[in-house]
Amino acid sequence: MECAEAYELEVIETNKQFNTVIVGLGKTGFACARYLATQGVSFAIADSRDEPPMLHEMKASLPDIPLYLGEFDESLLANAEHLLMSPGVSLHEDAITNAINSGVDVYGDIELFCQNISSPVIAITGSNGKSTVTTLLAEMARAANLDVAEGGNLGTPVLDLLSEKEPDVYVLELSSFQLETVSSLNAIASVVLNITPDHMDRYAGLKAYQAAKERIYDGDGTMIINLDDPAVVNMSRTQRTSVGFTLLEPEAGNYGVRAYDDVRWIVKGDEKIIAVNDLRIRGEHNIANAMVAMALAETLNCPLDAMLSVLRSFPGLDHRCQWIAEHGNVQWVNDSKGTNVGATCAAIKGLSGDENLILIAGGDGKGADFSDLEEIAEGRLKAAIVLGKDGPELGKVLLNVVPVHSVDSMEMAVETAARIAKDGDIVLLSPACASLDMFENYQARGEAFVTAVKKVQGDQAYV
Ligand code: UMA
Ligand code: ADP
Repeated sequence: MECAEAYELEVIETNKQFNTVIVGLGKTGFACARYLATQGVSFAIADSRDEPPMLHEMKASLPDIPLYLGEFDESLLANAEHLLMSPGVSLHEDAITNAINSGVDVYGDIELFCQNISSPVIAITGSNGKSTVTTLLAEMARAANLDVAEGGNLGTPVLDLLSEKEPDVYVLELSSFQLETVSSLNAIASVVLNITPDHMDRYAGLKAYQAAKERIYDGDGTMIINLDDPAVVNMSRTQRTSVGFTLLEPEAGNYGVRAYDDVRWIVKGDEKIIAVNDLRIRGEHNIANAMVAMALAETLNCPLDAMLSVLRSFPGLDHRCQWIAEHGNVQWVNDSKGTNVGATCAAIKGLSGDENLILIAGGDGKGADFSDLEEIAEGRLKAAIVLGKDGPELGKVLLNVVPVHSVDSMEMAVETAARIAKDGDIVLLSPACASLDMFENYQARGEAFVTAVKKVQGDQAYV
Protein backbone atom coordinates (compact mmCIF):
# COMPACT_ATOMS: atom_id res chain seq x y z
CA MET A 1 0.00 0.00 0.00
CA GLU A 2 2.72 2.42 1.02
CA CYS A 3 4.71 1.57 -2.12
CA ALA A 4 1.76 2.18 -4.43
CA GLU A 5 1.14 5.64 -2.95
CA ALA A 6 4.78 6.58 -3.23
CA TYR A 7 4.87 5.46 -6.87
CA GLU A 8 1.73 7.43 -7.71
CA LEU A 9 3.16 10.54 -6.05
CA GLU A 10 6.38 10.20 -8.02
CA VAL A 11 4.51 10.13 -11.34
CA ILE A 12 2.56 13.28 -10.43
CA GLU A 13 5.76 15.07 -9.43
CA THR A 14 7.58 14.15 -12.64
CA ASN A 15 4.72 15.45 -14.75
CA LYS A 16 4.61 18.74 -12.98
CA GLN A 17 8.22 19.68 -12.44
CA PHE A 18 9.23 23.05 -13.80
CA ASN A 19 12.22 25.26 -13.19
CA THR A 20 9.82 28.13 -12.49
CA VAL A 21 6.12 28.42 -11.80
CA ILE A 22 4.76 31.92 -12.38
CA VAL A 23 2.05 32.53 -9.80
CA GLY A 24 -0.71 34.78 -11.15
CA LEU A 25 -1.78 35.58 -14.71
CA GLY A 26 -2.60 39.26 -14.45
CA LYS A 27 -0.41 42.02 -15.89
CA THR A 28 2.62 40.94 -13.88
CA GLY A 29 2.31 37.22 -14.60
CA PHE A 30 1.92 37.82 -18.33
CA ALA A 31 4.98 40.11 -18.40
CA CYS A 32 6.93 37.43 -16.48
CA ALA A 33 5.84 34.78 -19.01
CA ARG A 34 6.95 36.85 -21.99
CA TYR A 35 10.29 37.49 -20.31
CA LEU A 36 10.95 33.87 -19.29
CA ALA A 37 10.00 32.69 -22.79
CA THR A 38 13.06 34.59 -24.08
CA GLN A 39 15.33 32.93 -21.49
CA GLY A 40 14.93 29.26 -22.41
CA VAL A 41 13.83 28.06 -18.95
CA SER A 42 11.01 25.54 -18.45
CA PHE A 43 8.05 27.20 -16.78
CA ALA A 44 4.34 26.91 -16.12
CA ILE A 45 1.73 29.36 -14.86
CA ALA A 46 -0.69 28.89 -11.96
CA ASP A 47 -3.58 31.19 -11.14
CA SER A 48 -6.22 30.50 -8.51
CA ARG A 49 -8.89 32.06 -10.76
CA ASP A 50 -10.61 30.01 -13.46
CA GLU A 51 -10.36 32.87 -15.93
CA PRO A 52 -7.48 35.19 -15.08
CA PRO A 53 -7.39 38.54 -16.90
CA MET A 54 -4.53 37.77 -19.34
CA LEU A 55 -5.71 34.27 -20.28
CA HIS A 56 -6.63 35.11 -23.88
CA GLU A 57 -3.44 37.09 -24.51
CA MET A 58 -1.42 34.20 -23.05
CA LYS A 59 -3.10 31.55 -25.19
CA ALA A 60 -2.63 33.71 -28.27
CA SER A 61 1.03 34.56 -27.77
CA LEU A 62 2.47 31.57 -25.82
CA PRO A 63 0.07 28.67 -26.50
CA ASP A 64 2.50 25.92 -25.43
CA ILE A 65 3.04 27.07 -21.85
CA PRO A 66 1.21 24.81 -19.35
CA LEU A 67 -1.50 26.67 -17.43
CA TYR A 68 -2.91 25.48 -14.09
CA LEU A 69 -6.07 27.39 -13.30
CA GLY A 70 -8.38 27.25 -10.30
CA GLU A 71 -7.36 26.36 -6.74
CA PHE A 72 -3.55 26.20 -6.42
CA ASP A 73 -2.09 22.71 -6.85
CA GLU A 74 0.27 22.31 -3.89
CA SER A 75 2.42 19.63 -5.53
CA LEU A 76 2.97 21.79 -8.63
CA LEU A 77 4.19 24.70 -6.51
CA ALA A 78 6.21 22.63 -4.03
CA ASN A 79 8.06 20.80 -6.83
CA ALA A 80 9.21 23.90 -8.71
CA GLU A 81 12.71 25.27 -8.20
CA HIS A 82 11.42 28.85 -8.16
CA LEU A 83 8.07 30.58 -7.74
CA LEU A 84 7.84 33.90 -9.56
CA MET A 85 5.09 35.65 -7.59
CA SER A 86 2.54 38.22 -8.70
CA PRO A 87 1.93 40.95 -6.11
CA GLY A 88 -1.77 40.07 -5.74
CA VAL A 89 -0.95 36.68 -4.20
CA SER A 90 -0.01 36.59 -0.53
CA LEU A 91 3.10 34.69 0.56
CA HIS A 92 0.93 33.52 3.46
CA GLU A 93 -1.45 31.53 1.28
CA ASP A 94 -1.21 27.88 2.34
CA ALA A 95 0.09 26.58 -0.98
CA ILE A 96 2.81 29.25 -1.11
CA THR A 97 3.86 28.81 2.54
CA ASN A 98 4.01 25.08 1.95
CA ALA A 99 6.28 25.58 -1.08
CA ILE A 100 8.54 27.96 0.89
CA ASN A 101 8.76 25.37 3.69
CA SER A 102 9.71 22.75 1.10
CA GLY A 103 12.72 24.89 0.14
CA VAL A 104 11.34 26.48 -3.05
CA ASP A 105 12.97 29.83 -3.87
CA VAL A 106 10.34 32.61 -4.02
CA TYR A 107 10.85 36.00 -5.65
CA GLY A 108 8.97 38.61 -7.67
CA ASP A 109 9.21 40.49 -10.96
CA ILE A 110 10.97 43.47 -9.34
CA GLU A 111 13.79 41.18 -8.15
CA LEU A 112 14.18 39.60 -11.60
CA PHE A 113 14.24 43.08 -13.12
CA CYS A 114 16.88 44.37 -10.67
CA GLN A 115 19.12 41.39 -11.42
CA ASN A 116 19.04 42.25 -15.12
CA ILE A 117 19.63 45.99 -15.34
CA SER A 118 22.68 48.19 -15.11
CA SER A 119 21.05 51.65 -14.99
CA PRO A 120 20.24 53.18 -11.59
CA VAL A 121 16.82 52.94 -9.95
CA ILE A 122 14.90 55.50 -7.92
CA ALA A 123 12.20 53.81 -5.87
CA ILE A 124 9.02 55.26 -4.38
CA THR A 125 6.58 53.72 -1.93
CA GLY A 126 4.15 54.91 0.75
CA SER A 127 0.48 54.52 1.53
CA ASN A 128 -0.48 57.50 -0.64
CA GLY A 129 1.06 59.78 -3.25
CA LYS A 130 3.21 57.13 -4.98
CA SER A 131 1.86 57.60 -8.52
CA THR A 132 1.89 61.39 -8.25
CA VAL A 133 5.51 61.52 -7.04
CA THR A 134 6.67 58.87 -9.54
CA THR A 135 5.17 60.83 -12.42
CA LEU A 136 6.42 64.22 -11.18
CA LEU A 137 9.94 62.87 -10.81
CA ALA A 138 9.93 61.22 -14.22
CA GLU A 139 8.74 64.49 -15.78
CA MET A 140 11.44 66.46 -13.95
CA ALA A 141 14.15 64.09 -15.16
CA ARG A 142 12.82 64.36 -18.73
CA ALA A 143 12.81 68.16 -18.45
CA ALA A 144 16.50 67.79 -17.52
CA ASN A 145 17.04 65.82 -20.76
CA LEU A 146 17.53 62.47 -19.07
CA ASP A 147 16.19 59.33 -20.68
CA VAL A 148 13.73 57.88 -18.13
CA ALA A 149 11.57 54.75 -17.90
CA GLU A 150 8.91 54.60 -15.19
CA GLY A 151 6.76 51.66 -14.12
CA GLY A 152 5.94 49.13 -11.43
CA ASN A 153 2.75 49.56 -9.39
CA LEU A 154 2.07 52.65 -11.53
CA GLY A 155 0.85 50.28 -14.26
CA THR A 156 3.61 49.06 -16.59
CA PRO A 157 5.09 45.82 -15.21
CA VAL A 158 8.82 46.39 -14.78
CA LEU A 159 9.85 43.46 -17.00
CA ASP A 160 8.10 45.19 -19.91
CA LEU A 161 10.57 48.06 -19.48
CA LEU A 162 13.38 45.67 -20.47
CA SER A 163 12.18 45.50 -24.06
CA GLU A 164 13.46 49.05 -24.62
CA LYS A 165 17.07 50.28 -24.60
CA GLU A 166 18.26 50.94 -21.03
CA PRO A 167 17.43 54.50 -19.99
CA ASP A 168 19.62 56.83 -17.89
CA VAL A 169 17.40 56.05 -14.89
CA TYR A 170 14.44 53.86 -13.92
CA VAL A 171 11.78 55.44 -11.70
CA LEU A 172 9.77 52.72 -9.96
CA GLU A 173 6.57 52.94 -7.96
CA LEU A 174 6.60 49.95 -5.60
CA SER A 175 3.77 48.58 -3.49
CA SER A 176 4.27 46.81 -0.18
CA PHE A 177 3.37 43.57 -2.00
CA GLN A 178 6.13 44.08 -4.56
CA LEU A 179 8.66 44.99 -1.88
CA GLU A 180 8.03 41.71 -0.01
CA THR A 181 9.75 39.70 -2.76
CA VAL A 182 12.72 41.90 -3.70
CA SER A 183 16.20 41.72 -2.21
CA SER A 184 18.50 43.31 -4.85
CA LEU A 185 16.84 46.72 -5.22
CA ASN A 186 19.58 48.96 -3.83
CA ALA A 187 18.02 52.14 -5.25
CA ILE A 188 20.25 55.21 -5.61
CA ALA A 189 17.48 57.10 -3.78
CA SER A 190 14.26 55.91 -2.21
CA VAL A 191 11.33 57.15 -0.18
CA VAL A 192 8.51 55.89 2.02
CA LEU A 193 6.15 58.84 1.52
CA ASN A 194 3.90 58.10 4.50
CA ILE A 195 2.39 55.24 6.46
CA THR A 196 -1.35 55.00 7.12
CA PRO A 197 -3.27 51.71 7.27
CA ASP A 198 -4.02 50.00 3.96
CA HIS A 199 -4.40 46.38 2.83
CA MET A 200 -5.21 45.29 6.37
CA ASP A 201 -6.92 42.22 4.89
CA ARG A 202 -3.48 41.06 3.71
CA TYR A 203 -1.27 41.92 6.70
CA ALA A 204 -1.32 40.72 10.30
CA GLY A 205 -1.26 44.39 11.36
CA LEU A 206 0.22 47.82 10.65
CA LYS A 207 3.71 46.70 11.76
CA ALA A 208 3.87 43.96 9.13
CA TYR A 209 2.69 46.38 6.40
CA GLN A 210 5.23 48.95 7.55
CA ALA A 211 8.04 46.37 7.56
CA ALA A 212 7.28 45.50 3.93
CA LYS A 213 7.44 49.19 2.96
CA GLU A 214 10.70 49.72 4.89
CA ARG A 215 12.50 47.25 2.61
CA ILE A 216 12.70 50.03 0.02
CA TYR A 217 15.50 51.62 2.08
CA ASP A 218 17.70 48.47 2.01
CA GLY A 219 21.02 49.21 0.32
CA ASP A 220 23.19 52.31 0.44
CA GLY A 221 21.33 54.98 -1.56
CA THR A 222 20.00 58.34 -0.37
CA MET A 223 17.03 58.08 1.99
CA ILE A 224 14.28 60.69 1.66
CA ILE A 225 12.51 60.89 5.02
CA ASN A 226 9.07 62.29 5.91
CA LEU A 227 9.88 64.20 9.10
CA ASP A 228 6.16 64.62 9.88
CA ASP A 229 5.53 60.87 10.01
CA PRO A 230 6.97 59.14 13.10
CA ALA A 231 6.69 55.71 11.46
CA VAL A 232 8.96 56.88 8.63
CA VAL A 233 11.34 58.77 10.94
CA ASN A 234 11.80 55.46 12.79
CA MET A 235 13.07 53.91 9.57
CA SER A 236 16.05 56.37 9.41
CA ARG A 237 19.43 54.66 9.40
CA THR A 238 22.61 56.23 10.70
CA GLN A 239 25.58 56.55 8.34
CA ARG A 240 23.29 56.93 5.33
CA THR A 241 22.87 60.09 3.29
CA SER A 242 19.38 61.39 3.95
CA VAL A 243 17.24 64.41 3.12
CA GLY A 244 14.11 65.24 5.13
CA PHE A 245 10.88 66.98 4.22
CA THR A 246 8.21 68.55 6.41
CA LEU A 247 5.17 70.79 6.04
CA LEU A 248 6.65 72.86 8.90
CA GLU A 249 9.77 75.06 8.91
CA PRO A 250 12.79 72.86 8.10
CA GLU A 251 16.32 72.70 9.44
CA ALA A 252 19.25 73.37 7.09
CA GLY A 253 19.50 70.81 4.29
CA ASN A 254 15.88 69.70 4.52
CA TYR A 255 12.78 70.69 2.54
CA GLY A 256 9.90 72.46 4.27
CA VAL A 257 7.46 75.35 4.17
CA ARG A 258 7.97 78.93 5.45
CA ALA A 259 5.72 81.99 5.27
CA TYR A 260 7.24 85.31 4.15
CA ASP A 261 4.78 88.25 4.44
CA ASP A 262 1.88 85.79 4.55
CA VAL A 263 3.01 84.06 1.35
CA ARG A 264 3.88 80.39 1.85
CA TRP A 265 6.99 79.09 0.12
CA ILE A 266 8.57 75.70 -0.30
CA VAL A 267 12.11 76.15 0.98
CA LYS A 268 15.27 74.13 1.39
CA GLY A 269 16.71 75.27 4.71
CA ASP A 270 16.50 79.07 4.32
CA GLU A 271 16.48 79.12 0.55
CA LYS A 272 13.15 80.00 -1.16
CA ILE A 273 12.34 77.56 -3.96
CA ILE A 274 8.76 78.07 -5.17
CA ALA A 275 5.65 79.80 -3.75
CA VAL A 276 3.04 77.21 -2.79
CA ASN A 277 0.48 79.02 -4.96
CA ASP A 278 2.69 78.52 -8.00
CA LEU A 279 2.28 74.73 -7.79
CA ARG A 280 -0.38 73.63 -10.23
CA ILE A 281 -1.33 70.62 -8.07
CA ARG A 282 -3.37 71.64 -5.03
CA GLY A 283 -3.74 70.59 -1.39
CA GLU A 284 -1.29 70.14 1.49
CA HIS A 285 -0.55 66.56 0.49
CA ASN A 286 0.61 67.77 -2.90
CA ILE A 287 3.04 70.25 -1.30
CA ALA A 288 4.63 67.19 0.32
CA ASN A 289 4.61 65.34 -3.01
CA ALA A 290 6.30 68.30 -4.74
CA MET A 291 9.05 68.44 -2.08
CA VAL A 292 9.76 64.72 -2.38
CA ALA A 293 9.96 64.88 -6.17
CA MET A 294 12.49 67.72 -5.87
CA ALA A 295 14.56 65.89 -3.25
CA LEU A 296 14.70 62.82 -5.50
CA ALA A 297 15.40 64.87 -8.66
CA GLU A 298 18.35 66.49 -6.88
CA THR A 299 19.98 63.06 -6.54
CA LEU A 300 19.93 62.95 -10.38
CA ASN A 301 21.48 66.44 -10.53
CA CYS A 302 18.41 67.84 -12.29
CA PRO A 303 18.74 71.63 -12.59
CA LEU A 304 16.29 73.67 -10.50
CA ASP A 305 14.73 75.24 -13.64
CA ALA A 306 13.70 71.80 -14.91
CA MET A 307 12.03 70.94 -11.59
CA LEU A 308 10.22 74.27 -11.35
CA SER A 309 8.88 74.15 -14.90
CA VAL A 310 7.26 70.78 -14.10
CA LEU A 311 5.82 71.95 -10.78
CA ARG A 312 4.24 74.99 -12.47
CA SER A 313 2.62 72.94 -15.24
CA PHE A 314 1.87 69.39 -13.98
CA PRO A 315 -1.94 69.22 -13.62
CA GLY A 316 -2.04 66.01 -11.54
CA LEU A 317 -3.09 62.55 -12.66
CA ASP A 318 -6.59 61.49 -13.63
CA HIS A 319 -8.78 60.16 -10.76
CA ARG A 320 -6.68 61.98 -8.11
CA CYS A 321 -8.58 64.99 -6.74
CA GLN A 322 -9.37 65.71 -10.39
CA TRP A 323 -11.76 68.58 -11.06
CA ILE A 324 -14.23 67.30 -13.64
CA ALA A 325 -17.22 69.64 -13.80
CA GLU A 326 -18.89 72.80 -12.56
CA HIS A 327 -22.61 73.36 -12.82
CA GLY A 328 -24.84 75.84 -11.01
CA ASN A 329 -21.80 76.84 -8.91
CA VAL A 330 -21.36 73.25 -7.68
CA GLN A 331 -17.96 71.63 -8.33
CA TRP A 332 -17.55 67.91 -9.01
CA VAL A 333 -14.23 66.25 -8.11
CA ASN A 334 -13.11 62.71 -8.98
CA ASP A 335 -10.73 61.16 -6.42
CA SER A 336 -11.52 57.53 -7.29
CA LYS A 337 -7.87 56.67 -6.53
CA GLY A 338 -8.55 57.59 -2.88
CA THR A 339 -8.59 53.90 -1.98
CA ASN A 340 -7.80 54.06 1.73
CA VAL A 341 -8.76 56.19 4.73
CA GLY A 342 -5.51 58.23 4.66
CA ALA A 343 -6.06 59.27 1.02
CA THR A 344 -9.66 60.31 1.62
CA CYS A 345 -8.67 62.30 4.73
CA ALA A 346 -6.05 64.14 2.62
CA ALA A 347 -8.58 64.85 -0.14
CA ILE A 348 -11.19 66.16 2.34
CA LYS A 349 -8.63 68.38 4.09
CA GLY A 350 -7.25 69.65 0.78
CA LEU A 351 -10.62 70.59 -0.74
CA SER A 352 -13.10 71.54 1.95
CA GLY A 353 -14.22 74.96 3.11
CA ASP A 354 -16.95 75.27 5.72
CA GLU A 355 -19.28 72.25 5.65
CA ASN A 356 -19.44 72.55 1.88
CA LEU A 357 -18.33 69.04 0.92
CA ILE A 358 -20.62 66.19 -0.11
CA LEU A 359 -18.60 62.98 0.05
CA ILE A 360 -19.34 59.87 -2.02
CA ALA A 361 -17.50 56.92 -0.44
CA GLY A 362 -17.51 53.16 0.11
CA GLY A 363 -16.46 50.00 -1.70
CA ASP A 364 -14.16 47.22 -0.54
CA GLY A 365 -12.58 48.51 2.66
CA LYS A 366 -9.81 45.85 2.67
CA GLY A 367 -10.28 45.33 6.42
CA ALA A 368 -9.86 49.04 7.26
CA ASP A 369 -10.91 50.79 10.43
CA PHE A 370 -12.85 53.85 9.18
CA SER A 371 -12.97 55.69 12.52
CA ASP A 372 -10.38 58.36 11.55
CA LEU A 373 -12.88 59.71 9.02
CA GLU A 374 -15.21 60.97 11.77
CA GLU A 375 -12.90 63.71 13.04
CA ILE A 376 -11.96 64.87 9.53
CA ALA A 377 -15.62 64.94 8.45
CA GLU A 378 -16.79 67.12 11.31
CA GLY A 379 -17.16 70.76 10.20
CA ARG A 380 -16.05 69.91 6.66
CA LEU A 381 -18.74 67.61 5.29
CA LYS A 382 -22.31 68.64 4.64
CA ALA A 383 -23.45 65.07 3.85
CA ALA A 384 -22.10 61.66 2.94
CA ILE A 385 -23.41 59.22 0.36
CA VAL A 386 -22.26 55.63 0.81
CA LEU A 387 -22.27 52.65 -1.51
CA GLY A 388 -20.58 49.29 -2.04
CA LYS A 389 -19.70 46.33 0.18
CA ASP A 390 -18.37 48.34 3.12
CA GLY A 391 -20.46 51.48 2.51
CA PRO A 392 -22.78 50.74 5.47
CA GLU A 393 -19.85 50.32 7.88
CA LEU A 394 -18.27 53.56 6.68
CA GLY A 395 -21.66 55.27 6.92
CA LYS A 396 -22.01 54.20 10.56
CA VAL A 397 -18.83 56.12 11.43
CA LEU A 398 -19.96 59.30 9.65
CA LEU A 399 -23.52 59.17 10.96
CA ASN A 400 -22.26 60.66 14.25
CA VAL A 401 -21.37 63.92 12.51
CA VAL A 402 -23.29 64.28 9.19
CA PRO A 403 -26.42 63.02 7.45
CA VAL A 404 -25.66 59.79 5.57
CA HIS A 405 -27.51 58.51 2.49
CA SER A 406 -27.11 54.89 1.43
CA VAL A 407 -27.37 54.08 -2.31
CA ASP A 408 -26.89 51.07 -4.61
CA SER A 409 -25.12 52.53 -7.63
CA MET A 410 -22.84 55.35 -8.74
CA GLU A 411 -25.69 56.84 -10.73
CA MET A 412 -27.89 56.99 -7.62
CA ALA A 413 -25.00 58.47 -5.65
CA VAL A 414 -24.59 61.29 -8.19
CA GLU A 415 -28.35 61.92 -8.42
CA THR A 416 -28.56 62.14 -4.61
CA ALA A 417 -25.56 64.50 -4.47
CA ALA A 418 -27.10 66.72 -7.16
CA ARG A 419 -30.30 66.98 -5.10
CA ILE A 420 -28.48 67.98 -1.91
CA ALA A 421 -25.85 70.30 -3.40
CA LYS A 422 -26.32 74.07 -3.14
CA ASP A 423 -24.36 77.09 -4.37
CA GLY A 424 -20.66 76.84 -3.44
CA ASP A 425 -20.68 73.12 -2.60
CA ILE A 426 -18.18 70.52 -3.79
CA VAL A 427 -19.17 66.93 -4.53
CA LEU A 428 -16.16 64.69 -3.94
CA LEU A 429 -15.90 61.03 -4.95
CA SER A 430 -13.14 59.75 -2.63
CA PRO A 431 -14.18 56.23 -1.61
CA ALA A 432 -11.56 55.33 1.08
CA CYS A 433 -12.01 51.82 -0.35
CA ALA A 434 -10.91 49.67 -3.27
CA SER A 435 -13.31 49.46 -6.21
CA LEU A 436 -13.25 45.74 -6.96
CA ASP A 437 -16.60 44.89 -5.31
CA MET A 438 -18.46 46.99 -7.92
CA PHE A 439 -16.00 47.90 -10.71
CA GLU A 440 -13.12 46.41 -12.68
CA ASN A 441 -10.69 48.92 -11.17
CA TYR A 442 -10.49 52.46 -9.77
CA GLN A 443 -10.36 53.92 -13.29
CA ALA A 444 -13.68 52.26 -14.19
CA ARG A 445 -15.20 53.63 -10.95
CA GLY A 446 -13.95 57.16 -11.77
CA GLU A 447 -15.31 56.87 -15.30
CA ALA A 448 -18.71 55.71 -13.97
CA PHE A 449 -18.74 58.83 -11.78
CA VAL A 450 -17.91 61.11 -14.71
CA THR A 451 -20.57 59.46 -16.90
CA ALA A 452 -23.19 59.84 -14.15
CA VAL A 453 -22.25 63.51 -13.62
CA LYS A 454 -22.60 64.14 -17.37
CA LYS A 455 -26.00 62.46 -17.35
CA VAL A 456 -27.31 64.35 -14.34
CA GLN A 457 -25.83 67.75 -15.17
CA GLY A 458 -26.27 67.65 -18.92
CA ASP A 459 -24.04 69.29 -21.49
CA GLN A 460 -23.68 72.56 -19.60
CA ALA A 461 -21.19 70.92 -17.24
CA TYR A 462 -17.56 71.17 -18.32
CA VAL A 463 -16.33 67.60 -18.10
N1 UMA B 1 -5.39 37.06 -7.93
C1 UMA B 1 -6.02 35.88 -7.60
N2 UMA B 1 -5.38 34.71 -7.87
C2 UMA B 1 -4.16 34.67 -8.47
C3 UMA B 1 -3.53 35.87 -8.81
C4 UMA B 1 -4.17 37.06 -8.52
O1 UMA B 1 -7.12 35.87 -7.08
O2 UMA B 1 -3.66 33.55 -8.68
C5 UMA B 1 -6.08 38.34 -7.63
C6 UMA B 1 -5.35 39.17 -6.55
O3 UMA B 1 -5.76 38.83 -5.27
C7 UMA B 1 -5.70 40.58 -6.96
C8 UMA B 1 -5.90 40.52 -8.46
O4 UMA B 1 -6.03 39.14 -8.79
O5 UMA B 1 -6.93 40.98 -6.38
C9 UMA B 1 -4.75 41.13 -9.25
O6 UMA B 1 -3.51 40.56 -8.80
P1 UMA B 1 -2.27 40.41 -9.78
O7 UMA B 1 -1.08 40.08 -8.96
O8 UMA B 1 -2.60 39.51 -10.92
O9 UMA B 1 -2.15 41.92 -10.33
P2 UMA B 1 -1.53 42.44 -11.71
O10 UMA B 1 -2.56 42.47 -12.76
O11 UMA B 1 -0.27 41.73 -11.99
O12 UMA B 1 -1.24 43.97 -11.28
C10 UMA B 1 -0.18 44.20 -10.35
C11 UMA B 1 -0.64 45.26 -9.36
N3 UMA B 1 -1.83 44.80 -8.66
C12 UMA B 1 -1.79 44.39 -7.38
O13 UMA B 1 -0.80 44.43 -6.71
C13 UMA B 1 -3.09 43.92 -6.78
C14 UMA B 1 -0.94 46.57 -10.09
O14 UMA B 1 -1.18 47.58 -9.14
C15 UMA B 1 0.30 46.98 -10.88
O15 UMA B 1 -0.01 48.15 -11.64
C16 UMA B 1 0.72 45.85 -11.82
O16 UMA B 1 0.96 44.65 -11.05
C17 UMA B 1 2.04 46.17 -12.57
O17 UMA B 1 3.12 46.27 -11.69
C18 UMA B 1 -2.56 47.98 -8.96
C19 UMA B 1 -2.94 47.92 -7.49
O18 UMA B 1 -4.12 47.92 -7.19
C20 UMA B 1 -2.74 49.42 -9.44
N4 UMA B 1 -1.96 47.91 -6.56
C21 UMA B 1 -2.25 47.95 -5.15
C22 UMA B 1 -2.45 49.40 -4.69
O19 UMA B 1 -1.96 50.33 -5.37
O20 UMA B 1 -3.05 49.59 -3.61
C23 UMA B 1 -1.07 47.35 -4.39
P1 ADP C 1 -0.90 56.11 -4.73
O1 ADP C 1 -0.20 55.82 -6.02
O2 ADP C 1 -0.02 55.91 -3.52
O3 ADP C 1 -2.25 55.48 -4.60
P2 ADP C 1 -1.68 58.69 -5.85
O4 ADP C 1 -0.61 59.66 -6.20
O5 ADP C 1 -2.30 57.91 -6.94
O6 ADP C 1 -1.15 57.70 -4.72
O7 ADP C 1 -2.82 59.47 -5.06
C1 ADP C 1 -4.00 58.78 -4.64
C2 ADP C 1 -4.80 59.61 -3.66
O8 ADP C 1 -4.09 59.69 -2.42
C3 ADP C 1 -4.96 61.08 -4.07
O9 ADP C 1 -6.05 61.30 -4.90
C4 ADP C 1 -5.12 61.79 -2.74
O10 ADP C 1 -6.44 61.61 -2.27
C5 ADP C 1 -4.19 60.99 -1.83
N1 ADP C 1 -2.80 61.50 -1.71
C6 ADP C 1 -1.91 61.81 -2.70
N2 ADP C 1 -0.73 62.20 -2.17
C7 ADP C 1 -0.84 62.09 -0.84
C8 ADP C 1 0.06 62.33 0.26
N3 ADP C 1 1.31 62.73 0.07
N4 ADP C 1 -0.43 62.12 1.51
C9 ADP C 1 -1.71 61.70 1.73
N5 ADP C 1 -2.59 61.48 0.75
C10 ADP C 1 -2.17 61.66 -0.53
